[in-house]
Amino acid sequence: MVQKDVSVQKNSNIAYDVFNGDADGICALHQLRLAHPLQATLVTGVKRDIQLLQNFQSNAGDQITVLDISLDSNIDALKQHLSGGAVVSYFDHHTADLAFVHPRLTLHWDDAVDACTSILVNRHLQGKFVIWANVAAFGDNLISTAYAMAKNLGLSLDQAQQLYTLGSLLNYNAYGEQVDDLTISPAVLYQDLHQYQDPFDFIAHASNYSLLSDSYNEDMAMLDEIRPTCEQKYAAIYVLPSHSWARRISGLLANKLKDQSKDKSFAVLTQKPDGSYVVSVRTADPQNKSASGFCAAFPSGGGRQAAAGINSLPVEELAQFSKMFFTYF
Ligand SMILES: [Mn+2]
Repeated sequence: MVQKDVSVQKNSNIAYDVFNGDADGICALHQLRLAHPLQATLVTGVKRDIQLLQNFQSNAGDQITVLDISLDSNIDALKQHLSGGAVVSYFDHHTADLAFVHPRLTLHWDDAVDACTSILVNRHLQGKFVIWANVAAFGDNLISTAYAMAKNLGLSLDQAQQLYTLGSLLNYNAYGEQVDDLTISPAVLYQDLHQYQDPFDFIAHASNYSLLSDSYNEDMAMLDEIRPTCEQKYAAIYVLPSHSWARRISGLLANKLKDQSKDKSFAVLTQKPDGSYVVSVRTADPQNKSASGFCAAFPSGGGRQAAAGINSLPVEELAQFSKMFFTYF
């Protein structure tokens, strides 16, 4: 009787695979599950959604695998899972200043500039599915590292570039405010990708690959069409429409503007599903007119000198925001 209860208890244990929805998170889990197949509940989200461990509750004996989300951002939930008796295996390359030792926590961590989570998983698996770490390295923008990996694998330049495109498309798919903004939800994309041991097969045969590629090209065409809403000599404001594509490209737009005009500061406002704006600010003069200095005037503002943002700007404050922005910059 007791025996039976124990086995029932055992069978009821759940496995959770918790991963960032970008290229690195997906390719990390893909490698791990090719090596160690396991039916697990998938917990993931858009790229910026990194506090994933708080999204579910676990029980004693549950097995949680965590990939590519910072330990520091998940510290409270991590401790809660561990104290509840879950067993946690954690792979990551983001900040882990709050890391601690625990008998049920295995931490694979390295924040070297040429490391990403998929590379850490590859190390753990001793190179078994290294080509997927290569895809992730391209996706995580470790370009020279990725080309060196491709060379080591004996890939041609054309093959390396195909992996580069795949990594970029997987990564781009994770940009948005919510999963509904994405072309393919990361959990679905992972499940599809997981059918393929060879990335070149995925590129050649998966309809989701064409879907990612078409969607990316459409978004880039939209990006080229965007014009400032208000513009002065040294500053410009871009208010994007409330569309999923706008929420996907806003980060790219900010980077593009920064590269294009070195002497102009700007703000990109993207309307969130709740109606308020998320604001990205880049300054042309970080020393004297810091972006963080400007954003600090708003309750949900913060960031660094060169690049800062406001998490939630109510629509009715837009006029006031514009006035302050052009005065400051
Ligand atoms: Mn990563």
